[in-house]
Amino acid sequence: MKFNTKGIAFAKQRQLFERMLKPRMVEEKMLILLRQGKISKWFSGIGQEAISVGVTAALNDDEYILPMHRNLGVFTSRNIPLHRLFAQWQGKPSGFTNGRDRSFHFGTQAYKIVGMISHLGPQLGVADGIALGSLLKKQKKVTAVFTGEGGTSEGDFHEAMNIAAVWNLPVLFCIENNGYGLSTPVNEQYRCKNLVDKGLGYGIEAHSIDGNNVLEVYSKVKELCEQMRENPKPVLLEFKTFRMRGHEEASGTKYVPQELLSEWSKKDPIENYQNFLLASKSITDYEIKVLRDQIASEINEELQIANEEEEITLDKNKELRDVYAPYKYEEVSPGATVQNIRFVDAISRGLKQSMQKHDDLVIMGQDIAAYGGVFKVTEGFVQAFGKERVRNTPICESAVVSAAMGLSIQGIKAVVEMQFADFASTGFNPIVNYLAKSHYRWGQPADVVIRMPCGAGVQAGPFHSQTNEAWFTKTPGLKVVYPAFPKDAKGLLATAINDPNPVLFFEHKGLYRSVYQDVPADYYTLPFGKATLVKNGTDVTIVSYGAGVHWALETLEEQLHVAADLIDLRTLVPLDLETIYESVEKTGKLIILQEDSLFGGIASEISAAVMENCFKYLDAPIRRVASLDTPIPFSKVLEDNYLPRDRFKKELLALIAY
Ligand SMILES: Cc1ncc(C[n+]2csc(CCOP(=O)(O)OP(=O)(O)O)c2C)c(N)n1
Repeated sequence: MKFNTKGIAFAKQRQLFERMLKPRMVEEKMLILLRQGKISKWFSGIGQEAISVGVTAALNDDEYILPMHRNLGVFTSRNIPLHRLFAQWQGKPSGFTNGRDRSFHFGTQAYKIVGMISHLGPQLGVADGIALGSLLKKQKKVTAVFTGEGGTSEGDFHEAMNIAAVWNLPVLFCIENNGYGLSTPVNEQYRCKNLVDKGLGYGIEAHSIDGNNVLEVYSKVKELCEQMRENPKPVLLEFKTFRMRGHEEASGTKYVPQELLSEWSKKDPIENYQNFLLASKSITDYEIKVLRDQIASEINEELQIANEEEEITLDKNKELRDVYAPYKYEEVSPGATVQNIRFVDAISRGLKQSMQKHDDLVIMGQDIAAYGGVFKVTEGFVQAFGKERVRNTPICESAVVSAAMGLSIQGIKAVVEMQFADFASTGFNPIVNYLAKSHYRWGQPADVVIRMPCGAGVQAGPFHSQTNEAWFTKTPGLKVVYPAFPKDAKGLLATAINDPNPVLFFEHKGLYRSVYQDVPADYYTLPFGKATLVKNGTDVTIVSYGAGVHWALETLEEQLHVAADLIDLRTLVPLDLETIYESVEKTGKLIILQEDSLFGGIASEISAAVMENCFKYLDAPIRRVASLDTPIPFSKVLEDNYLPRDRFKKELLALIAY
């Protein structure tokens, strides 16, 4: 191994050695604790320290790094006190997640580190968002993100690289190619010769680096970062290295040929560098011994602090409270001037006013810029707010949602338009795993609104008609809004954008151009978790939302002589159960109308809650009316049969007659 010290000060050469030694010694200690049964799981980065340490040293301390499970050297190089890392691994209070997540699954704004979630991939798109945030704030900063070579097979890798390329984002994509992804060798993971070759396909500058040579890592990354800060661009780096231990300690290395282990053990990044420093008289044996003793005592002392720390005490209220970032709703009352406009106009005007109110709010989506979006909600926005804030994205939902998370980490609000709510399926992972769990895990709000044009009745078939709110209502950490009227849509969208939590905002396409209402012209907000009583009656309670509210209204207009309380939920999470309970107490009968297929929908949830809490007031079994449990068919006759629109009247009359 050749070490080239050109341009690297003597002190830096020494520091890089110290910085590699520390994570190595921490790991050696962890392996002992693991054998003693004192920690549960360990992913070893032994043999890969030069990458974490070299990259971190090349970045400035105020630049974000998104490390993975073998990057202890990133955490130690940023000088996180060891006792806090130990506490994190033991699930103790002075860790970073209040005992809610384990190992390296945490972020810390104080150290500008955004740790992984278990799912491989989304961190790459998050890095895009962070880098975009830096650009928008006119900061000359690089963002570095890590992945293993196995993780490069995830779609997120390709999406994130592509976005970074198209948007010229200063992201350093660091692939640690350590030969194996769990037990899978590289020849079963990808077919190209070197992963660095993939850069070409995305139009990204790419370099292969000896990942066991800390000087090479440091000097190359430093040089690149200097260029990237001045001239923003993504760079792909493939660090060649090897995983010297099992995927995690319990899984062993039986499947790794012994020759490979022997070959790579000769390339140990610390031993070789130490020999070089000794040979070049940059360090002495005695100094190494002193250094080792210092680190060993630091580890022992810090471990003692963590060991002595009390366990987490359970605070049941806090557990529930911390799922969401605190938000105090601010009421902005509607002014007197109204305009009779369509549902789609209300959304568009509401979004525009929020863009004016929050001057850093960014909106992203496919074809939303000059084209104005497929439903024309953002028509004219580019002229008003510019391309920086109204961003056409490549066709990649996952990395765009992740990028919105990255903007949030930078304190920037984002609205993502799904072209159709159905396509949220390809952005599902970051929504339910990253955005939804971020605040609970490490206190980082995901200040993102995802607009979801949804719904059937327009003969759009199985993939352009779904109303998929139930995919999200069951995931703690998300809020779900589903207005039925233009006035509500506008006010609730304003609140969704003000609220720092992730909000899925459903907009029924069938209502876009068919429903008109007098809507206040100026900016105003409406509260979440407050249903409205659209009609007042004593015979029965009808609960619905979205298009269902209109179907119920049409049914009631048919001179059925039914006096119903018609409740429009407006938001599904939070859900206003109180209004439903009050009404059921009055009417004694409840029917819930939901456009989505019946099984596992919000109607079932409401039905169960009313049974549990209002049983004594019920004079009849609760009825749920919903679409069939089939995909949504295309032809009119089939779609009409699928939807609950016609069945609703029959069920309502049966309930009244009960
Ligand atoms: C989306 C997803 N699929 C599967 C896994 C399970 N898993 C965790 S680590 C891992 C191997 C990762 O290999 P690589 O990216 O090369 O990183 P390395 O562990 O070698 O550092 C797998 C399959 C996961 N965490 N996330």
